[in-house]
Amino acid sequence: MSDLLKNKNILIMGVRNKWSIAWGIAQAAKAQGANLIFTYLGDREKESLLKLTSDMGEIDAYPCDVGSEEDMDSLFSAIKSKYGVLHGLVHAIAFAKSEDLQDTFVNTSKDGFRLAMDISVYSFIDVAKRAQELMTEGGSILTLTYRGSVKVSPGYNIMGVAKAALEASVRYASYELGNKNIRVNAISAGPIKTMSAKGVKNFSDILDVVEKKAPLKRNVTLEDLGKTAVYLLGDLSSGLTGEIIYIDAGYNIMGV
Ligand code: 1JT
Repeated sequence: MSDLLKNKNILIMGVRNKWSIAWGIAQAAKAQGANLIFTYLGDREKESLLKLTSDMGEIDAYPCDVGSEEDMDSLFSAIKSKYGVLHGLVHAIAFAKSEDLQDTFVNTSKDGFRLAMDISVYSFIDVAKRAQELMTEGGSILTLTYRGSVKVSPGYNIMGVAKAALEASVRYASYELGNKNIRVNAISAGPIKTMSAKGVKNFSDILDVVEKKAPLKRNVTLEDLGKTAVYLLGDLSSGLTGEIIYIDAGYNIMGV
């Protein structure tokens, strides 16, 4: 263990189970001495989170459905009264209806569009607004995206559109929060087997292609993402904001 995030209060949203990218980030941040605050979505996730963190000593967890104004209000007022100051925020939340990730893109329903944008994009804007009020010593806000935002990944569909909006939101938020020394960045992760990816047919084919074509000849791991998150959350990245960093074993640089 080292101390890159010592005495930093970091809110981690989006741990669902041990495969979650948010969990990979949490472990790496903890190993650098961070004080972690978690949110969970439902009772099943709460149990899973408590199990995962059972050997972490003191951890703090709050229920939060990002679509609920009430949950968000009580989460941030709890953090304010318990910690006073927030230094980091990890937003690792996205959602789309499974039919919208299977059907053709042009068949995306208005409902499905709204839901995906609401949970995957607006939630980021909303938490950034709330977190910055507590980031009185400066801070770092981090979200997760995927290359389907800028290139067509057949089937990624509405999530690609949502991630494009999320990446633009990172740039606008970083512009506005810069004068408070709050930096805002995103990690664009290579494909990784999480619960979200489970519903994607032929996901293992995608993993095979990356392993074959990526410069590093492998897929990325939660450890790869965790290490980059430590860099982004901490002072090592003090001059970096508004950026989308690809952690994908180099896959995105390749042409045919
Ligand atoms: C969501 C899902 C967001 C899956 C996601 C995601 N970001 C990356 N993935 C994995 C993925 C999914 C597809 C894909 C490539 C990678 C599912 C639930 C909603 C949020 O297609 C090529 C479809």
